[in-house]
Amino acid sequence: MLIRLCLTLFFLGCSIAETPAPVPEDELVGIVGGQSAPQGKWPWQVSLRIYSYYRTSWVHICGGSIIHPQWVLTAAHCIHERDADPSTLRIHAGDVYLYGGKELLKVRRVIIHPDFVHAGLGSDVALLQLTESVQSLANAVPVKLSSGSLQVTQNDVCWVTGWGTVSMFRLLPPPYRLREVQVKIVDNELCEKLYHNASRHYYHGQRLILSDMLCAGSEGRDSCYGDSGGPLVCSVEGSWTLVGVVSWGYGCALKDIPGVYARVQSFLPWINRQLRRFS
Ligand code: 4AZ
Repeated sequence: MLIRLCLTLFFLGCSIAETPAPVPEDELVGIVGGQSAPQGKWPWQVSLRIYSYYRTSWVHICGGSIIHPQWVLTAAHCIHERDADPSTLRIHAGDVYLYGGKELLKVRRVIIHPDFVHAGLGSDVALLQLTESVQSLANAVPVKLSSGSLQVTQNDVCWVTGWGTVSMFRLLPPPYRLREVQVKIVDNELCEKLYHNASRHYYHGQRLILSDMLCAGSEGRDSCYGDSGGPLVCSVEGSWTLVGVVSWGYGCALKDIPGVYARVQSFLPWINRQLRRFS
């Protein structure tokens, strides 16, 4: 695992060194390449918090999406232990400003996908059950889940949102307002080729982009560190539908290296089972 990480960093270093035209600094204003999100436009977006004794406050570690009044879907890699204590987590919902003083919600239950090992191996989803419903909270509304038969393509209108870094090397500055960027879906086969090229075919014969993953983004438009767990939504018949959970990628917004998402559609049976079991 460590070797794979080192190689990724090495290849990434090469890619950066060889990128002929870096994205201009004034374009790095998003999540990467996006803009500030209007209040209430993405009411399912939440921030997952853990307590920092150093900062004596609950700090943002990842994004997430409200998928039911009492449930949040996030990335499994955002939760550091399989049997994480729910009392060590908080959820911020209903405000585009991260540290605007909004009361944090408590978590009752943490369910990590049983097949999750590492983001690069897929199954990067986790469910958080809240102690209370968000029904009475302003600007906090569940997102529709991708249906079992939905096929998104590069012609769909899709957006990713988050409070993550605005470039590979720059944190989102105060007042920490949610950012949004429109991204194009990249077909899994093409994404597989792009990742093999980006890693100089080191993983020859090994699949990198699994069928439970989905790729999106282009040079200058991508999710980045701290956006993990957050939503990738596409407009389907006039309503926003959750199709991806920010998961991993080689760097952010680089040429021919899309971001990789957990494909929500692949996890619908598991999600529905958990909600039925515990709701
Ligand atoms: C991360 O590590 C991460 N560019 C999130 C998104 C992407 C890469 C890495 C996609 O949180």
